[in-house]
Amino acid sequence: MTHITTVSTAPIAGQKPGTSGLRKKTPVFMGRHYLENFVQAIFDVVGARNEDGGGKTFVLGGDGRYFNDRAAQVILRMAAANGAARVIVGQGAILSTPAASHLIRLNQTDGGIIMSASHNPGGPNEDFGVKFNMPNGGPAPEGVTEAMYQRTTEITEYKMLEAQDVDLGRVGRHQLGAMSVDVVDPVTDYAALMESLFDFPAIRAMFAGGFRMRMDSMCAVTGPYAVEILENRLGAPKGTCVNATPLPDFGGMHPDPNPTWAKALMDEMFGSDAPDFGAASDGDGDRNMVVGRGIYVSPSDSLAVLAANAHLAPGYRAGLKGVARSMPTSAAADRVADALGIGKFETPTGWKFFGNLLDAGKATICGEESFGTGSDHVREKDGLWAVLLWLNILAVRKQSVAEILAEHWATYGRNYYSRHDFEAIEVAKADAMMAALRGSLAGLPGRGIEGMTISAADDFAYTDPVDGSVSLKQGVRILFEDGSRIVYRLSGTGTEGATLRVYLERYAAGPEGLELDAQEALAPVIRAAHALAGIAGHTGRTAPDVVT
Ligand code: VG1
Ligand code: CO
Repeated sequence: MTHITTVSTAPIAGQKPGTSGLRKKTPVFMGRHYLENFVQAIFDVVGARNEDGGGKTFVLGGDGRYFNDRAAQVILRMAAANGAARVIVGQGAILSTPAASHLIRLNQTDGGIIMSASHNPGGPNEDFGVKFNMPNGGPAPEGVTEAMYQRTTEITEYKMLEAQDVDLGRVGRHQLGAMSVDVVDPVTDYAALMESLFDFPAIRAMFAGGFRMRMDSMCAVTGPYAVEILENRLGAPKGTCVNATPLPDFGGMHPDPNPTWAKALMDEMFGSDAPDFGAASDGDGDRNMVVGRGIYVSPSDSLAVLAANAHLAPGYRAGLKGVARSMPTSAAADRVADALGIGKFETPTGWKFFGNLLDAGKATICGEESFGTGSDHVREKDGLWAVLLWLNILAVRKQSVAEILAEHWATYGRNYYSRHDFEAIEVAKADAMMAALRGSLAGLPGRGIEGMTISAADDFAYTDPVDGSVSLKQGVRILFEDGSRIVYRLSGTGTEGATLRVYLERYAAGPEGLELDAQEALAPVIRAAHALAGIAGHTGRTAPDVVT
């Protein structure tokens, strides 16, 4: 007989999910009642049983970071104690975020719990995270995460099944009390989905013809997916995938696929004997960075190129319904949407805002400046999906990445773009800066700075076109008459102090001036950004920590 224990607990303050779930330092998550408190709040809000009393089915997996395996056992025992009927778990408690989203949808489950702090480093003293995804496979919307947060502040007990660990290394059905635990291979269903969307024979022929690629999984979760899809199914030479074994501390790497943290890949792509194509993905596999030989593709440009060329892949042959981008993402994708005569949408930062647009069939492709792109095949951004769509486009167009970008800019003009991050600022100072900036907005329109004139300034608010829900204070925008733009917002995913993100954009119509260095092209916008917000005065910082 198994026994369910009800453990008394005081509510734990500060369990407020951010841009994508609850993220804290690992020791905090491992602290007494901490994980349990949040997981019970999840089950209290979404329910582990149906209205008829039957148990629900959930998906569970994570990016393999430190504590992933033990947290999975706790979550399973709590799911059983709360009355769930079945949990589908990736073998070894591993699932990339997009693969988890797919399994939730494929099996028509009631949602899933993903253990990840995404691109944040992992390890005993680094970061851990937990997020809940809805039955549509997408991150819980604000109303749901807010209810979970409320619940964490009032909880007095949680339920736990007294049982030993489930052997998550063995694929097949296991029993945990009255609940079934189905351990599945984490890659198989996802790889089949990719094969249904892309022209695998064309990509295989490209590799067979000598096309060379480097895929850097940064010792995080995409390693096994990349090896199976790129090397085993598409015939890329062995060794195409590097850092392909997920490690609990990501090998000490910071699994954030950008030019700063994926420096080894950048060096290779800009070196002599560079491969044709390079890509990297993040901790949980939902982000991607794409690099051509000697040319970096900014995520905003990547979204625009993918939107303009998606019809070259079998899964998108019928065309796109619309393109959605987060507000800080450049307007490059809008130009493609206009040219295609399809809908375009501008949402707050975070993938959860795309879900309704995808579900309602208003958008097919979505993207964020933070190295996230995806489509309606799942309800998360999907790193390998973006890599495969690029490969499909390269295989069909038979051009280099540089040629494709040059043609794209010649057609649409170029939105020079960069994001500057100022990390680990004292929270009070960052808040004071944002408050002062917000207070100054009304007086800005008409003001000239750095040879540009401000045309509008506001704090982005979003009304969901599907359910009418409103999200306020999503970032300060300053727009200039020449089409340039500055956006300021504070990160919702950090775990140490505040991170200020400054997003910079300037449009060049061409045909001249399309091949400048982005930082050079943006220099006046960068100076204006510092001056208008008083970044140095408020924070003491004169230069960013990370530039993407
Ligand atoms: C960051 C990015 C945002 C992204 C979020 C989750 O949020 O800016 O675009 O959706 O991370 O990405 P913030 O609040 O720190 O700016 V990750 O790969 O969870 O998956
Ligand atoms: Co991620």
